[in-house]
Amino acid sequence: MADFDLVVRGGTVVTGIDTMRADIGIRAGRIAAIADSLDGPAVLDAGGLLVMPGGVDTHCHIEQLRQGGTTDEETWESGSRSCLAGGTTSVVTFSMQFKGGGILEPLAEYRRRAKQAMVDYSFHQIITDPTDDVVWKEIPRIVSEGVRSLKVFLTYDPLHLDDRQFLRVLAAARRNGAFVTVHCENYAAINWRTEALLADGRTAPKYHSWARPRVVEREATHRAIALAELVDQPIQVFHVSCAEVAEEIAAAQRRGLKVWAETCPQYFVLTAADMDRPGFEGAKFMCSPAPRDAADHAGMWDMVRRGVIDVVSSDHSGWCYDSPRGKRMNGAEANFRDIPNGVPGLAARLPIMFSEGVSKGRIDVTEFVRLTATNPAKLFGLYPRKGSIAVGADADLVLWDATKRVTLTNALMQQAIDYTPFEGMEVTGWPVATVRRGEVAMRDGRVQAEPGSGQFLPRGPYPAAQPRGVLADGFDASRFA
Ligand code: DUC
Ligand code: ZN
Ligand code: ZN
Repeated sequence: MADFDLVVRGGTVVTGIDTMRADIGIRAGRIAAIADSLDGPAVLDAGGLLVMPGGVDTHCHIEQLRQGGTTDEETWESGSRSCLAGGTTSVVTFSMQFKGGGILEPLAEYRRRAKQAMVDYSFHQIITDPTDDVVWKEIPRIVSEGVRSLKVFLTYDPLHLDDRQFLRVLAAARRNGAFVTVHCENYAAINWRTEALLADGRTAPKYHSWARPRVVEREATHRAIALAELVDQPIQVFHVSCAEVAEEIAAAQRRGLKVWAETCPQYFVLTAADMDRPGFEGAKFMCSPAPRDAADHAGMWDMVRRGVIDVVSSDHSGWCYDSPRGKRMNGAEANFRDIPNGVPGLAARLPIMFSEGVSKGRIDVTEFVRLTATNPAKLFGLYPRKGSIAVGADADLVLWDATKRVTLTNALMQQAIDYTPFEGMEVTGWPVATVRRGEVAMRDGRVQAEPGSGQFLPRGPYPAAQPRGVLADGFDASRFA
């Protein structure tokens, strides 16, 4: 009986909680049945494979607008291809506010560009200039349109906010039921050390990490948590790089605060020594916070196992190595301050986390699903439509060969960025097919989705974004300022 448009048959289904042998029946892009045996006119054979929720990458920079009218080199088309190649079916990317301007115009332009997507998508709105208009008029408007998370930077020129501005954004988020994500590093401390390093002639890429040691991340994380507690606003600390920073978050969580931690594959496999490769090569590994060292990798796994860190996204922020728009935008002799930060990772995220986590016995496969799909979907209001395998959910799946050994190359990443910092890394576990809303969008590495087939994911109110209702003296300052 042609009850289903597609049956995924014979696999081991993995959710964030359970592992079971089951077939999945898909109708009209959604999961219609999960049972021990299903039939249909079209069958995708998952024999010997894991069937997991499609990856949800809630921190990646794709075709982001830059000051001056240019954009990231990773386009919606190339970025979606890379996502699907790596088993990711939904992303949350960033709409940028340029100082002196509002947020409505860049968001409209960004939404126009995203119409080329082949994965489903939503946006975080970056706030760099929290004017009265932005916090009282424009943020309510974008939240009502389903853009329900804000991003702030506590460092980077010209993006960073001071504490007073950060409080304004936290307050606006609280008033509107929006979530806040934070890049935590101390702006003044980094600038002070950078100037000293450059004055001492230490200009090579490796000094990027000397300019921003762990303590600058720890201090800003502590401060961000304290200010969020004052406003009673839930936050996620982005890209935590080491256990000493995660301990700040663990302490907040023990006190019951709604503070979550995200990290990225680079903080489990790259080190500061990678930035010390010959010539300009170290620029390939420059991201912020900076990669730490091997002992930190072990500390990060402890934080994952303790549940302190519960989301792994890519922070894909690709800058081509050999392009005047990329890492060399200020020349091949540029000092570390003038080399753009960020590493690509859309397609590498799931294979690295599966291999380092599940294949090496550090976490079980349900934990892998929680870290890469279920928890990000819950934290950003996409659950239960995304991030799970359940009747009624979107049929976003990745069919996974847990035993396949692959050497990572940039060609396998299928991205516009011309290098991967993970080149040559051996992984065990690989995506063999990606299903996006019931459509087989990638099979054996061949992406077969159409540009424009991705859908915008509007996000309504959801539990993680709700304040706790705990305010100093019971006074809600966010109603007034
Ligand atoms: N750090 C960020 O905060 N964003 C993009 C890239 C990076 O390294
Ligand atoms: Zn950041
Ligand atoms: Zn980022």
